[in-house]
Amino acid sequence: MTVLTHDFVNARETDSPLDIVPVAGRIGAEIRGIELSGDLDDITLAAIRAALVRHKVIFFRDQSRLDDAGQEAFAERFGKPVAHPTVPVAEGSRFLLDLDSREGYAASSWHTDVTFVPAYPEASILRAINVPEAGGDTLWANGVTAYEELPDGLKRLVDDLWALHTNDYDYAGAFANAPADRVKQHKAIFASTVYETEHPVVRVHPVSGERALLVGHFVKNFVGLNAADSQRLFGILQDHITKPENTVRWHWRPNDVAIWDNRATQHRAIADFGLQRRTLRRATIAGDVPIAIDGRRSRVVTPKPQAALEAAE
Ligand SMILES: O=C(O)CCC(=O)C(=O)O
Ligand SMILES: [Fe+2]
Repeated sequence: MTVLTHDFVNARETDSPLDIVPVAGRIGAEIRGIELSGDLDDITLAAIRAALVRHKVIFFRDQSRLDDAGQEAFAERFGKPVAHPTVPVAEGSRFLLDLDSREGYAASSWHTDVTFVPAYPEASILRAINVPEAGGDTLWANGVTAYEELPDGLKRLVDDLWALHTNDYDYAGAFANAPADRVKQHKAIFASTVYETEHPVVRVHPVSGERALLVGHFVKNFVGLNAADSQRLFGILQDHITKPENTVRWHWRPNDVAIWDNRATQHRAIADFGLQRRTLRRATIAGDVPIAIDGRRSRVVTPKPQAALEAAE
């Protein structure tokens, strides 16, 4: 049996200046007593960043003073915000992504944000505006504990494995609660430019050095495996990553903010809220190109890099 290397993966910290309360056993912590709309000093910001790397997703309740502009200002303080590569920004905002159930859907399959590009985001900052009284929770899974817990044979298999990620994937599977025409419209926008990128299945975290499984619904196939084998292996890995022990579930209240380390986690919405309104807005923070255990870096496949086009001329 493989044993987790941390005794208490998600234990309460004694060395942080913040009031941090773990939520689930292996991932997720609530940080209390912080106003993200206020002027955060450098020490507090560094402590928030450290808590994020450690707990993988952090939650802040009651951020009622944080409007769109405030969320954008916090994102700029936190890192380098980026707009989504294909989806237009939310009305009235500079780089926020609107997630509104009036559009008829929520992202209800497991994914890591924007992994179809090489330098995909390091973090996402999600703010709840309208949420159903019951339902509409979000789940996150810890890709580090998932890797640590893999049996040795599977670890050896994934240590050297790469996957092709694309935004041209199964949208019907990803938006379980959406009417077919909405899914089609969404795909037309989301995949208006098709991207394909090869990432290592095991990413070495640039801050913690931890190894994290990098899979999720943008994976089309594993490099060197055919579609049938890829699909089965995808299922095996996703089952390990998303088993309940590796996850945390958050029940939103309006004005909650969740920030996740997009280099070490997957997430999904739970589409159980029928026709109730659910509105969230996301700021996304730029990340760097993943590095595999052997030091190789993720590479773009589509659109073809300029150098490859010139060489082919
Ligand atoms: O709606 C949710 O709970 C999750 C949305 C999502 O996938 C995202 O904000 O990246
Ligand atoms: Fe997402």
